[in-house]
Amino acid sequence: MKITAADVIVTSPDRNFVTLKITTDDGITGLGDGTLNGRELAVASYLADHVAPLLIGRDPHRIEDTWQFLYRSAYWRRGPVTMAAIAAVDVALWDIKAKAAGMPLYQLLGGASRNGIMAYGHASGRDLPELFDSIRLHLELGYRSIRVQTSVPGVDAVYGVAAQPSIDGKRYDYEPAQRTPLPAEEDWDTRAYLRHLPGVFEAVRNEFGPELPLLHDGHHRMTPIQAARLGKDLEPYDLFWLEDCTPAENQEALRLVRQHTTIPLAIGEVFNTVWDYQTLIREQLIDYVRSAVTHTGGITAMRKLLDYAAQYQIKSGIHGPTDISPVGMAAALHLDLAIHNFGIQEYMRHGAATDEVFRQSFSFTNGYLHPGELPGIGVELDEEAAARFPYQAAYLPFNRLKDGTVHDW
Ligand code: GCO
Ligand code: MG
Repeated sequence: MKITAADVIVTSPDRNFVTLKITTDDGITGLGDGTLNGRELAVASYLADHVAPLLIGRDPHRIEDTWQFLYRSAYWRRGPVTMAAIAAVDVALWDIKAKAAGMPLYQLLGGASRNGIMAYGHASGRDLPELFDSIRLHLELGYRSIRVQTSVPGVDAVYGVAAQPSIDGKRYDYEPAQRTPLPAEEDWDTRAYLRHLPGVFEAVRNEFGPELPLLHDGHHRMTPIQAARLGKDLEPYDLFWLEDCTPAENQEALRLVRQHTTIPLAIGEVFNTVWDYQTLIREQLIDYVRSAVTHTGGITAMRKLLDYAAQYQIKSGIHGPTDISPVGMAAALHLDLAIHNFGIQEYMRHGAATDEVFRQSFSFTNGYLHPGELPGIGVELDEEAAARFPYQAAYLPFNRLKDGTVHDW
């Protein structure tokens, strides 16, 4: 078998997505997701201008060889653009291999290790009544684990809180990218946040009881000592995890947090290789690996990363917001089903237009996702529908403190 074409499709049904479609001489095609929120065209160019020409004529079955070739022959290693591009190729090749084998991808990864994949959804509210409504709505939608984000008194706009009713006319989806010519400015006050959040979790526990798994995303905004304090303050409310408590480029920072709190820690949605986790995993400074298949070199690299984590009883918590396309989500689900050290999967539902462009075989029933039984990853791209939604510039917001200093968002 030989690769005859590698086409990059950029489409913006509800938001921008970058998809790679690899075609082979016997007619099998494979899809990979290379979406990098707010920097989509950089990956599209990396793929179309620098990777696609190298793929023509190669044997699509040689996945490990192609991965190593793309990683090493570029000379310039790592980084979100490079690793998203490699991920797109890698997932498309796994899709082709599994279609050629006539099996869903999870079978090639060792078969199912569980019946279904526990997913968590995003509840948010500007105040407690709104937050409680949002949690109830998620429970009605079938979610059995819930991430809780709220506004902070005195802060106008906060990451993770839905600003307006979503596509279904109800308040449950948070979409960070905004179709604006410039990044929107939000504000931040860490002391106000640290004072406010424990009371919110106390109220949620009182209302919904002790069993419901609750998660929270700190979105890189705290210093290590602030994160340590928040972890301690949240311990009575038994969180499933506290995510991205510090900007974890400095892996040693997590040692300090760990010394002060037993709250489970999840990190890594902005990471893109195993090297970003080396200290974190070896010293057992985290409990969950948050990387996306889409941003971390695909199935090949994620499998190695999660197998490494498994040696230390660290589990998966694969990144799955709406800026991971249905292709990237499906790839994650096959991996989730196959690995032993699965923890939880993030799942935000895509909008109707996205579902029209990407036909999916995965299901969400009673809080559990399943990738389905179609050969490959189980997603098909409707290229005519995709063409009806051209790229639209969109940016993530950013934060400033009250005095105007730029802060982590
Ligand atoms: C999450 C993330 C997202 C990111 C988004 C940026 O936990 O799902 O923090 O909400 O902000 O992926 O593009
Ligand atoms: Mg996050």
